[in-house]
Amino acid sequence: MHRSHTHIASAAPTRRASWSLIVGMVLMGCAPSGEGDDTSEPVDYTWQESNDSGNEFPQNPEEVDEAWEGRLTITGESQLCDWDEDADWPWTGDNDHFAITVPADGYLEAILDWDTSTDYYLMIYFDVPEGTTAAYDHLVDNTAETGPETYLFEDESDEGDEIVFGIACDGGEEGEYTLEILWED
Ligand SMILES: [Ca+2]
Ligand SMILES: [Ca+2]
Ligand SMILES: [Ca+2]
Repeated sequence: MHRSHTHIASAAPTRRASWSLIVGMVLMGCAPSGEGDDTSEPVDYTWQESNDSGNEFPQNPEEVDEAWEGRLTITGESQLCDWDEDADWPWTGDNDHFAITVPADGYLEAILDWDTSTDYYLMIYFDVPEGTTAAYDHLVDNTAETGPETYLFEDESDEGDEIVFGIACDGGEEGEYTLEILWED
């Protein structure tokens, strides 16, 4: 865990008890926020899309390599999404893929949501196919312009499993979306 003490380095406690109190407060400040004394309380984490042009395929996802448990929120942006109705091509738009690691044995729910008039869909890969195919394990596409697209995993996921989520669109304006991954045991 990353801890920074620099902001108290110049403090000059006059008594040892004060110093212990300050250090204790700093350590508490770095701990996950939440109620109760349960040391295994959820660790929420937010991941911002950082490699838009490099995450187009499930074979090259952004690796969300941060510790989380409870709720992982991925925020990303999509480009103008459009089909030429008279042809299968050209299509303009954005594909985003993110690889997450299951924090512990438990059940996942994925919620893709957005505020724009964009028809998104969500793809889930337990095993990423080789080559350039995009054969997903699940396609979540139950709504059009209004979100969210949600998917509740039927089977328990195992700690350490890597799951790739793909976000794509059938049409609509550019904008921001959030993909929340909820975990519970
Ligand atoms: Ca992208
Ligand atoms: Ca993007
Ligand atoms: Ca949709």
